[in-house]
Amino acid sequence: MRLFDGGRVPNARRVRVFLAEKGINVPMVPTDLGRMDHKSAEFTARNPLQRVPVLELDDGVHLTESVAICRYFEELQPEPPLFGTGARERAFVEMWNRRVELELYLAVQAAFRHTHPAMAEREVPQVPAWGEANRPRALAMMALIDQQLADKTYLVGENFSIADITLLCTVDFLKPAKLAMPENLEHLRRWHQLVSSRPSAAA
Ligand SMILES: N[C@@H](CCC(=O)N[C@@H](CS)C(=O)NCC(=O)O)C(=O)O
Repeated sequence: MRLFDGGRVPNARRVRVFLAEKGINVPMVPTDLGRMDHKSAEFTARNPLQRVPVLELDDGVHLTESVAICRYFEELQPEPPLFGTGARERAFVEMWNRRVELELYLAVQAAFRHTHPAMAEREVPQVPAWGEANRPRALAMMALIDQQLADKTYLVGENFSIADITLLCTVDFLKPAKLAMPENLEHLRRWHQLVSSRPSAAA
């Protein structure tokens, strides 16, 4: 098994943080997106969408989508549980992971990909107005998440989960997207300090 990793990009980091939380070591194959490694014919055969991360299984089959990769490792090694425990908690982890991904991460990603000059070659067509339109959406979603965190340690209560990993990787992606966490979001700020202090955050 080996993982085609993309360095600092959020989805590759999501899987690395998840593996670090589980204490699982997987051989990594660095994929340099700046050098367009993911556009090569060899890489495209692994993932026609030309995206990282990609997990190559021992039989040579390729699994893509960061959450699918994380779920695979959750099944292989259930402890510590990162997709929740029991019907109720699992459902809320799924809900918040999807909310963060669909309502916040994608807005931040659009702001980055559609306005950053370095992305002009990779995001075709680059539509700066779409990037700008997503900035207020990202800010509104951060405010909603701040409220969710008002009486909770983590997004779904007292247990750290993949939803927190998705949020951590998204919040750390604000800077390259030229967005910032508003000063008044005290619960989100407290949460960010807490999860950033976990050893896995360095992954
Ligand atoms: N839904 C996919 C998204 C994967 C994705 O968008 N990966 C980005 C890096 S975060 C990528 O490979 N981008 C290639 C490019 O920008 O050309 C997942 O969760 O794995």
